[in-house]
Amino acid sequence: MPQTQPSLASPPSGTDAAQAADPVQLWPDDFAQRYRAAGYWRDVSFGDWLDEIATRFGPNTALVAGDTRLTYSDLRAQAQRIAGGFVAAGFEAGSRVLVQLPNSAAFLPTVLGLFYAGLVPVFALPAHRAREITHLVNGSQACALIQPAQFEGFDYAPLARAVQAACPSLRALYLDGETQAPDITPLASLIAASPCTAPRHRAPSDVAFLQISGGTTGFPKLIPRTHNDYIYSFEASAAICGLGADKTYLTALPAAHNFPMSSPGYFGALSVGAKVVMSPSPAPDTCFPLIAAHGVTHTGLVPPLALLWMQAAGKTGHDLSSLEVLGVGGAKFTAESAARVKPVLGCTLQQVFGMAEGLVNYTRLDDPDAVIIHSQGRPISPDDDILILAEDGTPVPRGTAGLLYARGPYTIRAYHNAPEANRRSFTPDGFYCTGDIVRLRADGNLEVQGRATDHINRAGEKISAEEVEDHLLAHPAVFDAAVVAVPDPYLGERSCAFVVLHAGETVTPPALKAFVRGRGIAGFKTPDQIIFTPAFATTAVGKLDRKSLRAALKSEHFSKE
Ligand code: OOB
Repeated sequence: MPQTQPSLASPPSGTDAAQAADPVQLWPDDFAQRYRAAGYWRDVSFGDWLDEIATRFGPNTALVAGDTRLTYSDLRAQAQRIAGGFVAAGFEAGSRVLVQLPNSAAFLPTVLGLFYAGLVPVFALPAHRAREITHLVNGSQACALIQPAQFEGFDYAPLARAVQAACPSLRALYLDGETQAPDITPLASLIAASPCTAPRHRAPSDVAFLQISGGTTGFPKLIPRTHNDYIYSFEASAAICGLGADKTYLTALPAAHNFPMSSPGYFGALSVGAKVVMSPSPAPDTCFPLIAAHGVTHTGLVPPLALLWMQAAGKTGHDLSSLEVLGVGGAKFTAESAARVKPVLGCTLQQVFGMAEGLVNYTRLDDPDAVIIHSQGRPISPDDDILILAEDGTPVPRGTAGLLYARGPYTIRAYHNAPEANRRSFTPDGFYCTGDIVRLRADGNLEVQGRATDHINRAGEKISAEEVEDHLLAHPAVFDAAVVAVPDPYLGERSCAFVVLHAGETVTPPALKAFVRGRGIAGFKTPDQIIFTPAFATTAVGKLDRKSLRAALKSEHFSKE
């Protein structure tokens, strides 16, 4: 049997790992053979990869985070000790472990330790709360939860306990940092007396980790990424982004997100022997001193942060002259803003149009300014298949906008355990329907024009309208709700909830926002604005067509914005 069957198809035996998921085959054999023959898939697992980089770059600095500074050899040694701790704790290879760590000194050694122990991280953002974490743990059947003791004023111990009570698969909780929670194991206790000295075997075609999708319907879906496909995506990205052993990458965005992870991200940086600096916050007053102190050459930001950095750059006393490449992506960067990057920050802008499901497009560093400013670039791989289709499913003429479909050596062909979403999001011949409306320019670069699906892209954070509507509907005074994206000069988009109350009921917008926040969801999902309205128009058959309702509400209220 060729190694094209990921572990989801055949979960390893053992109590934790044997939680069967949908049998899916990520890549058919003929594609897998092609990707190997082309050299994209090197048949190396993350554990092997850690051995490779530690051997090649041993004494170089790999990681700077606060007071912590680790060489490549140190990083592997730490990961091996943590892996030894996981093995000693009895976790079987293939078991899922939810990681909700911020950009701390613990993040990389822990994640690499999990890989080394043959475990499968499930990545959550620090902003996620009980509902999202419960959903992710249950969806992945994770057996352990790793969180910070505190981050940004939030105490994670009560969250950990609430999740454990709702998730039968969870059998261990770990907190990183000082805690008054005697019932929860300190992450540091995993530093085992006997480290793993060789990676616990995982096939390179197995699922390496699960990441969350932006999601347009209800809760986020889990994205299975294999060792082969992911390592290819960040190694190829490192070359496209001009990384090398003499460069320094700043992780400014949350490390669990695909963009700072692999586009080119800290993994891309480590793959070529560069130095990775972790910033606990993307704010200029945290990042600028780090850029000056460590000679940062590369980083990645979402558009609102790029704007903030440009605003702050004029007033800073910190030397930013080491910056060579600023990647901007996650949401549309306007041409006006893009044109200011080089004059204001003195570095090359690289537009990045990517998705956690796979496909990533970059403008190239030597592209003419007109391409860098006005387009979102072209795919990483010569074998990225791109289709741009009209609503009727036929290809649009070149240069015309249409819906983008993608297939290739690092684009998934199915979500984890989500047959219905898979039917909606993937074609029978393996294309992922991105939901993005794009145009292919004559020069081969893509321009993102908008999107066909209902989510709010708030500063790069994707919010499902449906998910927020469900939380609003849980309030006893609310009869109906529709959430729409509204253009915002700073965030790109903000969320606005139109709410119909039950007859005779009253509730104020702040009280309704507090109610939604109190439902245990990430703060960025709370509607930015709430507008009460007497009723929603229904369609001819008397049914509420949410999609057209959202469009109508939006054009009625915000057409001039
Ligand atoms: C990145 O990943 P996700 O999974 O959070 O979001 C993907 C979606 C895309 O489908 C598109 O709607 C939007 O985010 N997007 C952009 C964009 N980059 C992403 N829309 C317009 N212009 C861009 N440059 O956001 C992500 C993953 C890897 C690298 C960069 C971003």
